[in-house]
Amino acid sequence: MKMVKRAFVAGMALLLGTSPAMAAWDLNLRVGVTELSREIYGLHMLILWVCVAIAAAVFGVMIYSIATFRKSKGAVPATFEHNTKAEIIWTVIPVIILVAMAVPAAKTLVKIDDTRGSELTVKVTGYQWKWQYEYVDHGVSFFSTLARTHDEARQLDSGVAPESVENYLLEVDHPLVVPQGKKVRVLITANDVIHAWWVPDFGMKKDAIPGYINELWFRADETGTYRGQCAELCGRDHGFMPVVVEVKTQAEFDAWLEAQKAARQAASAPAARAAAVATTVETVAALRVANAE
Ligand SMILES: [Cu+2]
Repeated sequence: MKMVKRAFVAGMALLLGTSPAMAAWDLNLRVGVTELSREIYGLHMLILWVCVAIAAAVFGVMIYSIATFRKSKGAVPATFEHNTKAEIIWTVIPVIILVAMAVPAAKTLVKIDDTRGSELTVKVTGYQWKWQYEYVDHGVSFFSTLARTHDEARQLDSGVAPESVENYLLEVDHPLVVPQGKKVRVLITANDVIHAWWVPDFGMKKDAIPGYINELWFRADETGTYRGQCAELCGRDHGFMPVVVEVKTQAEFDAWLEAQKAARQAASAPAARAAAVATTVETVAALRVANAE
């Protein structure tokens, strides 16, 4: 009996993830750092416990019935074939439970789809095998690819051991940067095949489909680095196009955005000058031709 009790306690600890080892395994859904992710986690736990209660009740009655009314104890089977009262009860109770679960779930779903009042819009485009981020109102865009050391570590005989690389395969060269506490609307599409943009800590995942724009939103409450992955099998290097989002304070974000704009301007200045020179040369040549005629 003692052993059964001990096994039960161990089982419950396992289920609830209370032991440090289990907690480190990150078995449960993450609470995350956004209002939506917390709501989704709350729903997940609520439905889990509803399911646990239903399972306990159903299996309890079943095990009790099997044990108590067994043939060896002299149980005699009932002879009735139909019972309207029982049919009504076992139809109405599940309907009530389903409706009770659907109400909070529908509320959260509506909230997830409500992208109104966003303060920053970022367009995300999936490519085989990288992401492009465009800050549509600021003229800033860049590609985000797997960090070089991680790319080397994944190759055989590269001399870089995967265990030596922190956040293996979850690091990029240019992360998406967003401000803390602001509603960020993300427009998601793809340029070749279907990908999916997923950041567990934001509780958000949406398919990136060529020729189609999906959207999601998040408002990160805490600064930090949040990591995710492409969540749609998209080809050979599907496992090598991580998502990294850096949440900075508004001031840090503004400074970062200004630096990006300045870098873009500096990069495009020689090209713009060259284009202007080319246009002038063409115009002069055209005038010469006209004069000669
Ligand atoms: Cu992908």
